[in-house]
Amino acid sequence: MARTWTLDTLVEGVRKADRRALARAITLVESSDPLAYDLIREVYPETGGAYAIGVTGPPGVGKSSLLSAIVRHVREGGASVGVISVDPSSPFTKGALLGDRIRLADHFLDPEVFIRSMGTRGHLGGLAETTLQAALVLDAAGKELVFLETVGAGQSEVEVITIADTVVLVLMPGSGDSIQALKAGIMEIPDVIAVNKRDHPAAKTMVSEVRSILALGSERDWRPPIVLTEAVRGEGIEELWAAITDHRRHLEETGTLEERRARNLAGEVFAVASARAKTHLEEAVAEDEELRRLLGEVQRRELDPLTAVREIMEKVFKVGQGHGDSNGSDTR
Ligand SMILES: Nc1nc2c(ncn2[C@@H]2O[C@H](COP(=O)(O)OP(=O)(O)OP(=O)(O)O)[C@@H](O)[C@H]2O)c(=O)[nH]1
Ligand SMILES: [Mg+2]
Repeated sequence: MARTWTLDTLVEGVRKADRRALARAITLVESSDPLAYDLIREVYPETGGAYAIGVTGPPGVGKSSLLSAIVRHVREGGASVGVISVDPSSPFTKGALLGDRIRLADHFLDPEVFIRSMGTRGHLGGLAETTLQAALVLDAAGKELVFLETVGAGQSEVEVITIADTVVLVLMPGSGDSIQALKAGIMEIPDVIAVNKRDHPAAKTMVSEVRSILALGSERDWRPPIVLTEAVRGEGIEELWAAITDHRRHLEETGTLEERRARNLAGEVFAVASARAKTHLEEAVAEDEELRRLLGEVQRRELDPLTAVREIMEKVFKVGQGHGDSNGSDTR
């Protein structure tokens, strides 16, 4: 039977980690429903108790399989768990999406594990915003561990993963792309590296390649450990979990956990505000004939770009005269 949620019943349900309330709350978050906004505002002061672990990496390396094995492992220790799996909703990965569900399905009957898949498209406020809000819902529900799975491909996935306290990069042998991505700077992101599919003959080579790239990296107080795993058989999971726990302890002992969270939250606020500003700008220009005319003038080289920017900023955001007022008045 369909149930109508009010703010009160939703807040109460989320606090009790009621599955239907959690499912509803995340659906509301995904559709940018005002009720979701009220819910988060209400429960936000209670959040911060969950430890967030991001699992990222190229498609098909075994992120979901690893996650499933990790969840099994931490459940033995009794921790309550939330999982948000961000699936690319491209038609090419329909199989993977289904695969995720199956791989994580082992845990569907466990009341202490809440798993939710989200598509990457159709989030009004952007993927990073939706994921952050969904993670906050699970945090408010008292989940001790919140896992986020994303395919480490584009900028938006990188934004998603930056809300995690510990980021695990999953790679597999024989994938040159991953090595390129590592070199290209995604390197700054991982705290722990799992080389999965260690049953593959090239696994050892992959580890030494990764190690040599890490050696090039800047001197940091935490060097990402590299763990060999075989997710489907549960091999190396204890070691992987130990590496994640070590990183957590490192953050806590050096006081950098609070620092990292503060930085992440500030970054998140900026990212969301920028995304909104961009949407607002695009809408304003689309709806305003005069603003569209300015763009036309720039395209015909009748008006220079920065003058157009200035007029747009003044009209859309009521800001101007700031950085751009040096024209002519600078007499030096
Ligand atoms: N041989 C071998 N296969 C594995 C291992 N781990 C995962 N696989 C297989 O690799 C395929 C992809 O696994 P997933 O866990 O769905 O990978 P994923 O990274 O979550 O994939 P996407 O979410 O689609 O990016 C599946 O067929 C798994 O059975 C492993 O350790 N060894
Ligand atoms: Mg997956």
